[in-house]
Order: sequence, then structure tokens, then C-alpha cells
Amino acid sequence: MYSIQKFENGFEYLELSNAVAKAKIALQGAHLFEYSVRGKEDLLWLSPLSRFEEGVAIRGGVPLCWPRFGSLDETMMQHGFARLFKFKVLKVEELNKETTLLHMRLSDSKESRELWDHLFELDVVFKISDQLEITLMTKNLDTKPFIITQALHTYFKISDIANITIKGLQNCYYIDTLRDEKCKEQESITIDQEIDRVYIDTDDTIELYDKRRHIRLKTEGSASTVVWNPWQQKCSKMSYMPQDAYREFVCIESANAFDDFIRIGSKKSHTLHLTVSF
Ligand code: TA6
Repeated sequence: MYSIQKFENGFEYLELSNAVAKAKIALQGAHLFEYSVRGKEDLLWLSPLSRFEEGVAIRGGVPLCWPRFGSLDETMMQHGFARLFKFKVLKVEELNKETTLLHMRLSDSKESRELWDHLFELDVVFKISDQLEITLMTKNLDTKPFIITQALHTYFKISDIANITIKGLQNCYYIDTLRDEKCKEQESITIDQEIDRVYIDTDDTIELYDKRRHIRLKTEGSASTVVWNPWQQKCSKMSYMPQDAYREFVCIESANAFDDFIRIGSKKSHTLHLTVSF
């Protein structure tokens, strides 16, 4: 079952539900901002201060960072423009009683070409069931190659930042963006201060252990994993972020960032796929 809903200001989102799960996806940015499985805690954290306004990035859920991750130069806004542009809904299909497929697309436009002068299609396919699958497919419709960096910037809801451990990144190198240093991860990750790391050449499975649950992220087509928590000081300065929100979420982002950029030839495509089970 699904419907297009609108907030009072006309901001549109898709609401879908099936026998085991329900989800809300904004047309702007194909932004999944709610996802829950019957009888379980919401998987995603969403700021109560989040704005659902045209041209304003939703704080929380799964922002799409594309065609850039980060803010590499002044020609492109932080994390690219895809999360600010309205996607078309191509298909909603109930594959079975417990699985709903949603296919959305952003195509280049005059506005996008002013920001990034390339012809493209960016397809996002969500599979909503007792697990979450997100496929991000970039197609180069141009006559020349282009380079992208990208991330599914997922905000995971947690019991408390002190309770979590992240496994699967041991022995990976990472860029510590706070100190601009390249380091090697020695062990499982616990967080007791601001963390903003881009792990490179990461394996395909990352695990988030929280007090009450264990979340598995399995990716294909993603060479980087970003681990981010703003901690108290940065959190208090960020837009649409409650003062102590840093305790309630951790971002583990399936990405191709920094040196893991993707070069896509003319008429070629690249696919990033994430499966979250818990
Ligand atoms: O992915 C981590 C990060 O790049 C942080 O440096 C922080 O800026 C975060 O993304 C949130 O960015 P946003 O543009 O959504 O406020």
C-alpha cells in the first residue's frame, strides 16, 4: 500500500507500508526519512528539528550525497545537489506481501547542468521489507566521462553513543578529516569524542552493535565507509540538530569518497548497493 502525502507547506513524500514494514521517502532527494519494521525500533534517526522545505536538506534518515561527497570545491555545495532536487517516482511495486519496491529517478536539467555540466540519470531503488536495500545507480548519458564521489549518508538511531561498537573496519586505513591524517584502524570502534573518518578500501560487511540490537551493513560497489558523530560542541552548532542529539545517532555511510572516486565513461554506469539487516 502506498500514497503520495504532503506536509502543510506542500512538501511531498511517499508513504508506503506492507505486512512487515513501513517507510516515508521525500520526493526531494529520494530521501528515506522513516523506516520501521513491525515490532522493532525505528532503524533511522530523524531530527525533530528537521525542515521539510524545498531546497533544505532533511536532517537524518538517508541523505544521498551525489555527485559529490564532502565539499571539495566552491563550485558544488556540501554533499552535492541530489538531496536538494526532486526525483520522479518511476514505479512502486509490491513484490510480495512483505516486500515493496520503489524506483525513483533524477535526470539532468538546466538547473543541474548549471551546477555540474553533465548529462546523467541517477536511479534510486528501495526494497522495503524486514531488511532495507538501497541501490544507487549513476548512468552517464554524456559523450564524455565524468567523475563522482557519493555516499548513502545513513543516520542510525542508537540507544546511546556510549553503548555502541562498530566492527568490520579493523586493519583498514582511514582519513581522519579532523586532523587531516591517514591512520590505520587497529580494533573495533567505540566513540567518546567527535569522529569524522573516511575508511578506504573497506570490506563489504560492517556491523553496528548496540545495547538492544545488532545491525549489519552489506555493500557492493562501495569502496569507502564514513563513520561520523559530531559530538557535543559541533552538534550544538549544526543546523536543525538538537543540542544533545549526538548521543542518539551514529552515521555509518556506504560511500565512494576522496581517493575512492568513481570515473564513469560515456554511456556507462556505476551501481552502489546497500543491504541493512537487523
Ligand atoms: O559525513 C560526515 C560529514 O561530511 C561531516 O563532516 C558533517 O558535515 C556531516 O557530513 C553532515 O553534513 P551536512 O551537510 O548534512 O550537515
